Amino acid sequence: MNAKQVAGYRAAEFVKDGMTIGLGTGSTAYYAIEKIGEMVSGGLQVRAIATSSASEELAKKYNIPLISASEVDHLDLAIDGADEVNPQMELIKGGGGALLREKLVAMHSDKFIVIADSSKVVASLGQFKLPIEIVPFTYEWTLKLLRNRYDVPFEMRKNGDDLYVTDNGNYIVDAAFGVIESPATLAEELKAITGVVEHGLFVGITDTVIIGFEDGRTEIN
Ligand code: ABF
Repeated sequence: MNAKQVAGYRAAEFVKDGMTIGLGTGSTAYYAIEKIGEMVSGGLQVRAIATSSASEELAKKYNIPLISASEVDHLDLAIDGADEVNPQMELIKGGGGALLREKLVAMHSDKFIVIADSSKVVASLGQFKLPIEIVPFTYEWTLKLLRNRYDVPFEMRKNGDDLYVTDNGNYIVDAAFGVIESPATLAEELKAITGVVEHGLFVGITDTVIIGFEDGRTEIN
């Protein structure tokens, strides 16, 4: 078993009959969805909200019943991957481009479980480029505001020759902070910049982190 599969399958064990759950995005969340799909074909009753079109397609493939957010006022549990996780259970997410929906789903879940292999565990966040979702209208000006405020490299995410467009119709700027001394401070500052819709810093949201290893072990915090 690969480490992502170990983590994903272990997280699926937290899903109980009758729950409304959030399905994450990415190659680790894939395994959680796969396992939940198996559990559903074995009789488990759940309802789910997906954080991306890709995860929605996967849920459909596994016959996991999907609902819209207007049908519930909160989720019991959400399971999602991460690009980096530090010892304080703070995260960088959004490498896959789904950070806004991922954050909305995580924020409205009673329990948010992060799944990852050990390569995602870091002492400080920031080596992975921080994704920042910005509105397309006057995006060059938003980029200029960011560049004026932080002396680090910013790069508009591309999809071939075009700018990458999120599931919400926005653009993403990837910021190479290197080391983020205070994720909470940076998170607040970025949110205050006009044109920034959301960013990939998840601070104070995670309840449990499950790290998977290739020998089948997990570490749960
Ligand atoms: C999503 O998928 C993210 O927010 C993160 O960018 C990515 C992790 O991907 P993987 O599990 O494929 O490494 O959860």
